[in-house]
Amino acid sequence: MNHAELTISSIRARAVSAPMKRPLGTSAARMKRAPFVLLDLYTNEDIVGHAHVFCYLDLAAPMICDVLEVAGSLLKGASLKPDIIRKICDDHFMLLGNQGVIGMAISALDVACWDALSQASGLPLSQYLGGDLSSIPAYNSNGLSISSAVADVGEISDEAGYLLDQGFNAIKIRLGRLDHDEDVRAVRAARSAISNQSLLMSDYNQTLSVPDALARGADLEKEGLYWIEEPISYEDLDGNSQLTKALHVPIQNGENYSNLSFLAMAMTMKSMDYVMVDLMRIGGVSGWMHAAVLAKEAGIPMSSHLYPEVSAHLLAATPTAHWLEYVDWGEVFILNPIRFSKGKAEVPTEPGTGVFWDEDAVAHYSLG
Ligand code: SMN
Ligand code: MG
Repeated sequence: MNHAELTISSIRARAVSAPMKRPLGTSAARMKRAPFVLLDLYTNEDIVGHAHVFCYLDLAAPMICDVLEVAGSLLKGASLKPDIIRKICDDHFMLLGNQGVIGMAISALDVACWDALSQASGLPLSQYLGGDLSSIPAYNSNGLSISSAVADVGEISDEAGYLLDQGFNAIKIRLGRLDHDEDVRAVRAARSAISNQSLLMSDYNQTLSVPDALARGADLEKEGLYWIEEPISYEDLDGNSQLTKALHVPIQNGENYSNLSFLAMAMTMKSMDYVMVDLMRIGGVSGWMHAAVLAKEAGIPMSSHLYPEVSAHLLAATPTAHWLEYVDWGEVFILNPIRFSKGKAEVPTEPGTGVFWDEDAVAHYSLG
């Protein structure tokens, strides 16, 4: 691909944290705030690339900012090209390793780089990557948390209806209570509140053992779940292969894959029916596009994890594009949040990713 000639002048990384409209309770943790790092990548040509990184814990945000500051000083004066950024960062962080917060920082630089390059070309990122879809099926992932060990059936039904009423035909429920029967009650409550045409995804966040997942998964088969996400540790490829083979309900995995060889291995071992890729774990836009080729070769439908604003562009250029996960956590700081119509995300049409910061909100929610 022939990129515009741009030169990196500096970077700015800021940590913010704002309350979530609906706190997220998973089998692993309950989150009330969404910490993000916001990256600006400046060029001598006055084009500024942007990227936002969801940090899971407040403590990770200053760490990622520190990594970005170091990378920024190394990148000053370098040509703005994804391969060049990757090489400079990989060389510098080689001995420490390039996963975890280091990998998230490198991914953010890659996203900001592609944003700047597509802005310079005058094309939305989706088209710059050769994508031709204008909308992507989306599910509303902003709720149906685990809020207590006992499922509150009324609350779950109301919430399921509310989430669909925001303009969606699909929603996701978090599972993994100690008592499986409480999970079943929760699933039935959600299912009963939505039409037969609506889809209900589910997510265990890796909490089960293989035998437990086999038993719970088999029991849930009659409850009309569209997929079961991360039932067991994502690292247990053997276990995930067993589950994928044994259960009729599709297994969704991938949000924790942070390198392409692991993703390729998981696909070779048939450790999932569906794959979902996290932009900031898989290596930014560059990593995503490699993952999309692997998914195409394996014939596996590929969905996104978080970052709907950027992922919509990438799914538009993904041959086996499946579902976009919609979370609203970044909208506090993003000027033009992504729009939805009839259950689909509209792929933004302005040049680049279309992600720009609301500076008043950034100042207000600064993590200091
Ligand atoms: C999730 C996302 C972000 C934080 C915690 C849990 C979840 C998902 O696994 O897929 O939405
Ligand atoms: Mg998940």
